[in-house]
Amino acid sequence: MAEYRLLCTGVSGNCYKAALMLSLCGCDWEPVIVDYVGGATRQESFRQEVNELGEIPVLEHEGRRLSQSGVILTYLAEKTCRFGGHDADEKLEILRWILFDNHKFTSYFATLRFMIGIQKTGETPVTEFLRARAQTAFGIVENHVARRAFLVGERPTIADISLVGYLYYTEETGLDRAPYPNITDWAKRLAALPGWEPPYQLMR
Ligand SMILES: N[C@@H](CCC(=O)N[C@@H](CS)C(=O)NCC(=O)O)C(=O)O
Repeated sequence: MAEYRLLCTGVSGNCYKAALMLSLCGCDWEPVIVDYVGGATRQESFRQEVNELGEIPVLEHEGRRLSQSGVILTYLAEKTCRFGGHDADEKLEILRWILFDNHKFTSYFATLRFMIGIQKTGETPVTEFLRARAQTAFGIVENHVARRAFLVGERPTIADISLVGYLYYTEETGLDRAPYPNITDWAKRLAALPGWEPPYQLMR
């Protein structure tokens, strides 16, 4: 059995954040695919036995079971001494971006993409609301990476790995990315790192 087991699904960028980190760090890990689209995370048994939050990713390591991609990324950065903050200020700055990601960058964009690209709902007032919120968050990141190669400091960190989680999917997302060329260039810089692989390659 691999050292790290990641309960995940290929379609989830939140899971991809953890999978990408494991791959970039060269960890001994294996994906354990959960039927998220089929409703496995909503089963009472999943909540009781795996994660009371009813979510993946879940990382199993040395008897621990961790959820929330930000927690998993922080844990892996500490375990591997890779992609973490070098001092207290950097660690806080990384945490700031991960919280922003979970609240505003990933959340609206991922939900929009889920409705448009996976559920195929078509346009609704909800998708319009989500798109407007996603555009605001993308605009903030676009400005930030116009001035620097990575989100925090001069090197890639788990902040980048968190925010980039949904940007390599090729299905329809409902958001025109053309107005965000700096985000595209930043995502390419991360994709050039040794160990980078696209989501469905890492989680299958
Ligand atoms: N903030 C969480 C979000 C996790 C999350 O939303 N996971 C989705 C898959 S992308 C999930 O498992 N949803 C379960 C459900 O809606 O039933 C993280 O970053 O890990």
